[in-house]
Amino acid sequence: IKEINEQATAVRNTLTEKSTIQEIIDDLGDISRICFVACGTSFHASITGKYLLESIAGIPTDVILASEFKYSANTLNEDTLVIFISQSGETADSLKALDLANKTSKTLGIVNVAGSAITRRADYVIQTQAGPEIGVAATKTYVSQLTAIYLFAALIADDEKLLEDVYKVPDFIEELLKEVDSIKAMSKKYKFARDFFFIGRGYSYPIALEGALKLKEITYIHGEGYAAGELKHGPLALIDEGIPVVVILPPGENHRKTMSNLEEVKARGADILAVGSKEDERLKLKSDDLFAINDDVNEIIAPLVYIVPLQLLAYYVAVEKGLDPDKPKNLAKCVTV
Ligand code: F1P
Repeated sequence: IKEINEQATAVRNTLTEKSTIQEIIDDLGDISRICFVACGTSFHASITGKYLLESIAGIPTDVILASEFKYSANTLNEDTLVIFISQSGETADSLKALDLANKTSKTLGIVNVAGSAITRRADYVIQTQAGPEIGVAATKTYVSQLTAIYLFAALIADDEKLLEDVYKVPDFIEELLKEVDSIKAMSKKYKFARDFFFIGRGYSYPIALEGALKLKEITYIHGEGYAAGELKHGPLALIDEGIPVVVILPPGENHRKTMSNLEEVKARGADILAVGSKEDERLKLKSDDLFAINDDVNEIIAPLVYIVPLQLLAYYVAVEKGLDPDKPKNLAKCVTV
């Protein structure tokens, strides 16, 4: 919980890396393709990076799991930038992939632990400034990775408006952290659930994936993150009376469609836990439980803010179940084999 509460500071401190990131961009020159490579939570930060770089900077971007990377290594060349996202900088699969990528391409590590293997082996390094993270499940390092990725994308695309919005993120996080009581109440209600679904579109899709992973990691409840538009391609069959569905609904162009997905699952009897804007009157009526966030958090910067209530939900459900959220079973802080 301490690390969840330190996230505004972690973002603020990582924003100080802006000039280093600008120097890296200037040095890189022309890049025709970007590949993100990562594992776990860092993989979810990478998906957000792909959406940003493709939609804002127009650079074709792939996201590859480090453990599956060898199949893609043949397609890399000297105009590809391969970005390794890792909290520890020591994850074995990421290191293997980095050695392969170094043979053909420029490599950049976005890493929290100074002096770690990725920082020593990559051509360029952005150091996230989350401070030491002891909890096994990544929280403040995740928002810090996202901060570095947003700075990189906004600077490469020269997008002043996005930069301005990202600088407001710490205040938005501080504001929402004052309102955790509603999440504590939700955790009491849902601690006996066996399955959860998390749905979101566009930038909210990786939020759904990461929300589900946090729940799995520390509560051992099965959580499935889905792109809301994929529901009709299968998982709708699993939505039944009383199944909790977390709907991520920030204001923006995807709002209308996600709202109709919400209605679809509600019609099947699902319990709707929504995360949306404080000014979304319709959502207040449609959801069973709502965590409301400042209306100025649009869907593009939502990944940096909307993830926080989902981390808190996982945390409080774990506590309600009598589990230790800092030491989940079968999960190491750093996977070195
Ligand atoms: C990747 C990761 C973490 C997760 C756990 C196991 O680590 O999957 O996201 O929380 O600790 O490893 P890293 O490469 O980001 O250090």
